[in-house]
Amino acid sequence: MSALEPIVLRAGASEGEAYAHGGHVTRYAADGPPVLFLSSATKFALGEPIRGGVPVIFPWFGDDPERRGRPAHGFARRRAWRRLDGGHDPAYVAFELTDDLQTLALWPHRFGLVLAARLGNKLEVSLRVENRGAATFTCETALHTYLTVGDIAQTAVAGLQGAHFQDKAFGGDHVDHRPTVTFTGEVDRTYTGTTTPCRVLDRARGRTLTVAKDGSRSTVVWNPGPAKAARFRDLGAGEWQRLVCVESGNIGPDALQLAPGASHTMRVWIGADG
Ligand code: TA6
Repeated sequence: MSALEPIVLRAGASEGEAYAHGGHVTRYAADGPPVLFLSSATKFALGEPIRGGVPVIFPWFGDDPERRGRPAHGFARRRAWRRLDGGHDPAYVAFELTDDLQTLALWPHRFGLVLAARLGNKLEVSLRVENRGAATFTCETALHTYLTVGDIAQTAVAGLQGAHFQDKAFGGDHVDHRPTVTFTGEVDRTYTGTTTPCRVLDRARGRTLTVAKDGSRSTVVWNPGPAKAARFRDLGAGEWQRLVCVESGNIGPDALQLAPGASHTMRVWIGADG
């Protein structure tokens, strides 16, 4: 089976889709409009990330920390993963990625990743990272979840009040004193030291999306706004107005440090209420 062949998931009225490419869950709907956003212009090509769904970010978040020209957000989302489950459960899929000569050239550590997704009344996605080498390593991980909203201008994200964040759009480190994050242009905030669930208030559609998590101390809230969106060739025209990313990870001061043989699992539960 090609890594670029879709794997359909079903559980009652819920539907989903995933690809071995990137270990990537691309679609999820729970008896209503899609919960996950997927760009109409996304690439589906080995070596290229899929724009939307739940990209797997590993072993670094954002630009190459060593500025060596390595891919932004690491290499995991660009590689073909191996399907682990036997396809016997229509509600469940699991993929594995392990080190090889290409990854070792980019990042000199032996590792094992397992991405698992289970459909139910919510979408559960887990990411397990294992250190398979002989030395301790530090890595950043994230499930870069893209959510669909009716209109970003009528959307607010709740759950981060009082948390510290680094503002990548406008600079500086801040404490968020507001009850919600709202969007009047580009928003790119990395919150750290936070384990709380987030609620996305989609007022245009009259529904609330939820992102709960375990094993994650960082949350990123992102919408590119019109100017930055225009630079993304794999994002359909105007689609920036119908997406918000609420990403769960372990970034910066929350990065994972794993001794040889140690592993860490992060889980997120994504759902729609109403
Ligand atoms: O999660 C926010 C972010 O780091 C933004 O700064 C923006 O770069 C976004 O991810 C998308 O990154 P990508 O590499 O998928 O285009």
